[in-house]
Amino acid sequence: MKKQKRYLVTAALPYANGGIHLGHLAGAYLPADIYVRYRRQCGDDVLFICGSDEHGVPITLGARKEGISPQQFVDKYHELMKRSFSDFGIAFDIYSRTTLPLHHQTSREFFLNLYNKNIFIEETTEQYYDEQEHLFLADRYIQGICPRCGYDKAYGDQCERCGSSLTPRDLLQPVSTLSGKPPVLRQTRHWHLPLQRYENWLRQWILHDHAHDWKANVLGQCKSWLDSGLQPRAMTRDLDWGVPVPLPDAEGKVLYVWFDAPIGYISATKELRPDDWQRYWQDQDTQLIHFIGKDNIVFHCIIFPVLLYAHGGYVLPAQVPANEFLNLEGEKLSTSRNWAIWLHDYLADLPDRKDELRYVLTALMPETSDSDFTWKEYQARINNELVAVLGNFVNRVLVLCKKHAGLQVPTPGSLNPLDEKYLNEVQSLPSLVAAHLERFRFRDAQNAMMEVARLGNRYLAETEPWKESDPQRVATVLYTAIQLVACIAVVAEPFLPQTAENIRAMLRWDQRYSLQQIAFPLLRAGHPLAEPRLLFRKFEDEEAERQRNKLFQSQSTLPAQIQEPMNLCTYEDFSKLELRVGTVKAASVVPKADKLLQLTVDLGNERRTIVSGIAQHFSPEQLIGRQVCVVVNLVPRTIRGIESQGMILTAEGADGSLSLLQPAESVPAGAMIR
Ligand code: B3M
Ligand code: ZN
Repeated sequence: MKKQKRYLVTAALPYANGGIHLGHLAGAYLPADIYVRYRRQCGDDVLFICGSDEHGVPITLGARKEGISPQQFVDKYHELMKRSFSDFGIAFDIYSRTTLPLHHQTSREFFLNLYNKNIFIEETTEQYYDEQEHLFLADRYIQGICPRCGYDKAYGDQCERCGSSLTPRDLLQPVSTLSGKPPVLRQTRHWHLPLQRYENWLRQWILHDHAHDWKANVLGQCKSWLDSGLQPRAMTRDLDWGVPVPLPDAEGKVLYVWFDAPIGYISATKELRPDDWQRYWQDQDTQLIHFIGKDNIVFHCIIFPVLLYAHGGYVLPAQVPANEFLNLEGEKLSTSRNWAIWLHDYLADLPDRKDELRYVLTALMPETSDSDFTWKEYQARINNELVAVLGNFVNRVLVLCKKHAGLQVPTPGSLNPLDEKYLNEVQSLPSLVAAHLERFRFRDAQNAMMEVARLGNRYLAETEPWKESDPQRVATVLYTAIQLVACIAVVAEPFLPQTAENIRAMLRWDQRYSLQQIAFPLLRAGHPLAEPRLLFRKFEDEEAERQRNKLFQSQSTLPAQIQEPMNLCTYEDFSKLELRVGTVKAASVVPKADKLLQLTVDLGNERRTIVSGIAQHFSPEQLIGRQVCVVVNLVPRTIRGIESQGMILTAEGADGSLSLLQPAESVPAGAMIR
């Protein structure tokens, strides 16, 4: 018997401050789930670990905004995410959370182990403190002028205009984004991980040992981190939410969220397997695999491995198959603008289309570069592939079997060379699927799975059993074809688990195989069958249109289930908007879009292109020369291929007609609106 292999598969612990959206799924959870299902089919020993990441500054701020405690806040989002995952059928062995005592204890012990080995550098430095909000500011919460390019909204860790990585002290005229006030410098003491001391080890381990088995995008990011020079990183923070630093005189300090979160993988394994968790973490035969999105690469490939290595005794990740990002209808996902499709919304609207979503997201998986989800694409993939290829093949075979053999597998005559040829071709596909999965190529793997159905359709087209007059030949063809249906039930399981079960139910078949074991015949003559049922339904134009409209309309509002009764806008929120008067210099209709006008607006020192949905209320001629009110600091959006760099304000009349807002007297173009 072959030795059972051991795998510990983790998927990034999502922050408990929102829901799960399609970007998360395509980035980490779906590939992890497919991989785990594949491993289980192989008969390997695999644990699939996940949970909520419940610490960190954004959680405390989110709680404050909702007027509840951080614990209440994470309780709410933990439940929401946990339910979404389980409703969708992600097959975690455990979905834990980092506020559990076991996790706190595990993190404390880990920290103390490193502390006692003198790994950390203890250092007192000056850091920005917000005197109004009474807290030290995380880098992201400080904005100021970029010293390199002069951009005035650079963050304390990075300038999003020129891409320079910064520290808060680099910013000119820093401001706290929480209070809007300039922060002050205060002394504070922290424990730093001297990453630079591990550079040689990291180079050897990543760029040499894994040069040929890690994904190019992952290696590329690691190399650029290593080449730009590793710096010590503070592993503690001044905050009252998190795992308290387990040292005397460390009051008010907690472990950095990126210190404790990956340890969450260990704590969750302990919770699941209290008696033998060490086998998974400390036995060198374990393959540790982290599924994550690209923004988490440095933490999983550099910082956490250094922590594990410095601690000693732990396995290191064998693979970190990080994905790039999934965009939505041509634009980056943004949770703050609610430019996202939330899994809990999807499941509420389309509860019986889980495999359809898995299929489309796998087909579009951002494995090597960013990709784009659109409802049109979703519709096309369902109708042209799941319905027309997979569903159609399975249904035709079962209906024909019912007609010719009365709900059982027909008894064949001898197979002819054509039958043999198809069986042979199909026979090679399961191991091709497996080979792709072994290399984390999910798109190719799913495509190879679909090839079984494509070959099946071609086989039927060539043999045309519905025209065949010799009953013996019909029986042989259907016998051959139903072997392919059974093959699909096995090969589809990692990708489309519900569909695989539905096929099995029609085949009345529960024999389990791994992809490597499939050998024909899978079903014997006379094996009983159940009534044929359709596997997939078309996704109609109206449904696609409804989902698209819903997405565009829900932009910038909270997802329905977590909406608060009334959202007060603070003065700071309001003052973030930059409103100015502009003069329309040019206007034209956007081709093939009956609601849109493209405007050129003069703002005094610059001209902006703005796409506005007002074409049904104004003709281009009516607008030229008019003064309008413009939101000028909106994130640009590409609409119908045109980048729109702002928004025109209008007021809506009772009948839905629109009226332009305009200053009562003419003012210079660019005048500020306050
Ligand atoms: N919570 C970031 C994220 O959700 C972080 C992942 C932790 S994995 C240990 O993208
Ligand atoms: Zn800059």
